[in-house]
Amino acid sequence: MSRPAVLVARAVFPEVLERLSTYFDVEANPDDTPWSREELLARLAGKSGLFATGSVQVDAALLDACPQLRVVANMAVGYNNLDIAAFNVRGVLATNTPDVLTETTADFGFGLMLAAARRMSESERFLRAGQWKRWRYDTLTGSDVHGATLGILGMGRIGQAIARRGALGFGMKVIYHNRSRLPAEQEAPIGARWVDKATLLSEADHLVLVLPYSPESHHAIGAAELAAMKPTATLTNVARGGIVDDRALIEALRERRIAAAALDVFEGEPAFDPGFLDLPNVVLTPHIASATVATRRAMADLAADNLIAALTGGTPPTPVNPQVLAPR
Ligand code: 8YV
Repeated sequence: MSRPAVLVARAVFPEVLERLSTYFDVEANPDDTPWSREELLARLAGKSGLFATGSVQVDAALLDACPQLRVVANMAVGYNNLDIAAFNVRGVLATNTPDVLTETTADFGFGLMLAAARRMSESERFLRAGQWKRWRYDTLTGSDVHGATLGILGMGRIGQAIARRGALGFGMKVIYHNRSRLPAEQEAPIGARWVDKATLLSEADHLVLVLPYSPESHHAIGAAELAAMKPTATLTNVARGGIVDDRALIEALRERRIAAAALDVFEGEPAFDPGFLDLPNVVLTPHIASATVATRRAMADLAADNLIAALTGGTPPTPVNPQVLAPR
């Protein structure tokens, strides 16, 4: 019996490729230059599975052009790159990599928030530029994180992990806004309080965005929302770029309508608005919140587990749309 063919769209750990090769005929992106859509389409011909990352777009037209495709395993917890409605209609399985990156991403999100509040990147640039000549009472003074109010927009797994760090490690008061409230037994240990979005914006000293990207969350933070925040507040985004209106944020940072921001994600990344580069009060990182060796390996292993299970009659551990598995 011939083995299923799978396409691995971006570079991945050699050990993971080897493991996939024991089950499948694997075609892997040899040099990790992202494939154009045309090239991706051409290479997907005859493939039953696709190992993707968050930067590989799979929409209805692509699924129609590749009718033999049965599963797309996303090496990411977010799956806004996959048109899940189109997957459902065509009975194609999508999988993601939740849980394994939660704590690592929360570490980084919390660290970014600290970096913005305490002006860490700005301080290092100051020192490297030879500007440190003397002590002054107000040199690079930031705002406290301990004891401050932490606002979380999107209280899923990563949001809760950041809230735990704030409440239990830094004595922060936690408020959050989410479509649904957490059960009381999850709110209680961290003293988290659900509030409406307006209250979240006006009360948070440090606002962290951890919600999935969707048409509903597009530009959830724009000029009006930034205007509703405290002028001393910081904004941290470890979710997706499109959630923030970058132009509006640049204006707000320039005019000091909020104190600082920390961004790991950008609309249109890896491109980003060069206006950020002129601002001292923004910390910028290249979408690395999940980037520890152990976590990236766990993500790759989980994506491989999903692909293998889906194409060998097993039960994929983390399906996004398990309903398509039922009739098979
Ligand atoms: C990934 C992420 O590094 O998991 C996610 O949703 O944003 C990151 O952990 C990125 O999406 C590449 O797949």
